[in-house]
Amino acid sequence: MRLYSMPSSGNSYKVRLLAALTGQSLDRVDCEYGSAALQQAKDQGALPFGKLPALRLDDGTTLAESNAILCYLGEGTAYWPPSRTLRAQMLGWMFWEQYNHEPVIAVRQALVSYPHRAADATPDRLADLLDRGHALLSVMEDHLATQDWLVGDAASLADICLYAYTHSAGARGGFDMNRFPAVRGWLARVAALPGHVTIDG
Ligand SMILES: N[C@@H](CCC(=O)N[C@@H](CS)C(=O)NCC(=O)O)C(=O)O
Repeated sequence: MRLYSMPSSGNSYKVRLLAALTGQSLDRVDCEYGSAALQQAKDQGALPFGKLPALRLDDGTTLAESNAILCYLGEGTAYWPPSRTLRAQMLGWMFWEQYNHEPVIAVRQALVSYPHRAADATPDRLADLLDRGHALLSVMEDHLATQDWLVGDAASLADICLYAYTHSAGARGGFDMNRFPAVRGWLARVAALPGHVTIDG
């Protein structure tokens, strides 16, 4: 399988992380923002929605959307919950990540760390994203105060998915992680999973 991946992006990192945790090897094509490789991948039609990550399967099918790719790679592994109810809860967190968490937590990180986004990083926007991000992290904090993992009693795709942008929310996004001890404990548990790799790994 060939993964078209943006090295600095959490959406691509979550796929690389799951592949590492589950021992699945991927032929990786790195397409950083603004690179010739990204333009080439777009020109070749390798990215179904024009975005990264995309996973090309051995039969030529290409999958788009990070969380859909997680489901493809994760089904049948230890990260795929054993019951229908747990799987629905896992998907609930993964939809929440894309609709609520990523547009705030990831966007603030992008605004403060990518030079090409600097013009959009106005003080008002950064302040608004900070407040909204802290509210979203509080949702995770309340949930993780009573359980080790987002769903059931084991790590699932939901944890891999939400780890991707939460682990860098403090250092890269400027969110105050001291306010979220249960989230920090959960981040440490994900980082301790056998086979874990960092975003640079
Ligand atoms: N919802 C999509 C988001 C994909 C996305 O926005 N990818 C960005 C990087 S995080 C990208 O491809 N940017 C390059 C571009 O737009 O040219 C997913 O989860 O896969």
